Amino acid sequence: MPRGVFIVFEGLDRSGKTTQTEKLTDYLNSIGKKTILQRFPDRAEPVTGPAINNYLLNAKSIGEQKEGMHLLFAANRWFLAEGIEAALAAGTNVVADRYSFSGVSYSLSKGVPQAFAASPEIGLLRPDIVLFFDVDAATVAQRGGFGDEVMEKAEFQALVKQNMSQFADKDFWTPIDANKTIDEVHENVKIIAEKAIATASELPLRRFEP
Ligand code: NYM
Repeated sequence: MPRGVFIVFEGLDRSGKTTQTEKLTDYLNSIGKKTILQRFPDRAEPVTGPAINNYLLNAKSIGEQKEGMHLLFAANRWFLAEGIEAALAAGTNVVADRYSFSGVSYSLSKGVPQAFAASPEIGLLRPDIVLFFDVDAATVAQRGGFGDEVMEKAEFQALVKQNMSQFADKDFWTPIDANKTIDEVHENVKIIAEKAIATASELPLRRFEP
């Protein structure tokens, strides 16, 4: 049996990832390709979820407890890692709404050093493909709901975008124009995801290295 394929969506807040991860997951299941959706942070994860949710909704400043919060976001991924690996091994595709690339980029934007930001990700599964939702900070700042959570500030999002660009030369990094309509973006996502599923399931899964 071929393994499942691990597809990650990344990008700024309000860039459309959540809508599109849901649409892709529904589509893949509708054509008989078993797929589960995993959001990060997973606020329902019992150990780290409540603390992360409390930070996002109630922190007085973005940088509050930045090192500790960084480790909590990473721990949230580690607590979900076994489940993701088991699903992939059983032939189920995993679509993730954010992953390590948000972990590194958001914390770097708060001033956490690069080595500290990257090291808790070492050993986690590397996705087969990352769909990077490319949109400007000024655009997301105008979208509905922006500003509800502590990190939703236009200047901070611009820094996150800059820090995320460090991944642009990775072979798995695939930009998607997120300025288009929901249906247009979904069509692009479908094409890229189906191609990844056709090719990646034959390749071994890899992990993040130091
Ligand atoms: N975020 C997300 C981080 O700061 N570090 C991480 O490791 C992850 C996965 O959480 N502003 C930030 C990005 C978002 C916030 O995410 C909540 P979402 O997708 O809005 O639930």
